Amino acid sequence: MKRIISLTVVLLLCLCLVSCSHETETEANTSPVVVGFSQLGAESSWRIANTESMETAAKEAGFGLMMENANQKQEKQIDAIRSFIAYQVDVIVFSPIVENGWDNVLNEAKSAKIPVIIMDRMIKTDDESLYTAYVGADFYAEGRRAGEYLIRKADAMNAEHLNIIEISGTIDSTPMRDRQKGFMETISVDPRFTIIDSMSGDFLRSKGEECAAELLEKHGKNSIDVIYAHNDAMMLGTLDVLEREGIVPGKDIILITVDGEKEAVDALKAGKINCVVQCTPNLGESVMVLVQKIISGNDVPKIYHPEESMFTEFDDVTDPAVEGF
Ligand code: GZL
Repeated sequence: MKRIISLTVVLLLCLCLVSCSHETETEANTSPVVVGFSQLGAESSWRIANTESMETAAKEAGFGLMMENANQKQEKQIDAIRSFIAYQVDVIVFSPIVENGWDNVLNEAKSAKIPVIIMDRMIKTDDESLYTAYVGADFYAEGRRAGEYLIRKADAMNAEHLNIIEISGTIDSTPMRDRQKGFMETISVDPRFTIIDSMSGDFLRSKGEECAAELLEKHGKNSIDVIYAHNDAMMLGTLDVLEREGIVPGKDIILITVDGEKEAVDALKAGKINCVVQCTPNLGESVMVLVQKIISGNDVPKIYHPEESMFTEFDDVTDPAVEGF
């Protein structure tokens, strides 16, 4: 009789242990995924839209989002990544303000076995194992599109020669480097074009305005035929200067910009800007799909570029598809 009782007790204990471990396992499977996100700042409408895209996508995916805004400081991004490691988030996502200086902190994430997705801008590294995937634009292609528009415009104007001013983005950032490279390599084979000056406006509207004022003062409005700005914020600052100086934007000076925010596309529709190269800020959904695949143990592509195009004065700007974000 005693033997039956002890056997029953053992069986009950085993059942209890299995159900407890099962609850622990179940709890583990139902605790929300947490994404640590280091955003570089809030310097432009593009950046604000990008942040909104990440917040919306995380919410729709049912993921927790720990977001830190670095206010344009790389050291704050590095601190944020370290805090995500300490918190043991499931995945780290960040938009690196500049390309260099990330290996140490990404090696810490690798040691902690936390996957890293790089979003928007890219890093320079010899060790590609430091990140699982990159989601962001092909900035070189964006630069090429800007150059291809200018060649078409020069043909349409029968222009003999055009002087170009460049207002570039944040020095040593991927969009600045590749938008410059793509544009230069496209127009440099054509003797009609000379880039007479370039200044960095750091992707900021206020600095773009300062650059435009300084370059107009330095070269005189009759020496400038084209202004190529690496983002809409700086181009909108430039518009303010041109109009203050009595220069007719889009006519007296050809204006080429990148991003595609609503205010810039509206200026294109008004004939004040000649070309708006698109750079979508809406990367959140693509990032969260990758997060889900990574935590599920699936392979993911190393590089993902969203589809992008451009709007120019040669388009039917009344087409509803010609719209800014
Ligand atoms: C491009 C992004 C750039 C935008 C700017 O993907 O990194 O940063 O073009 C923003 O508007 O400041």
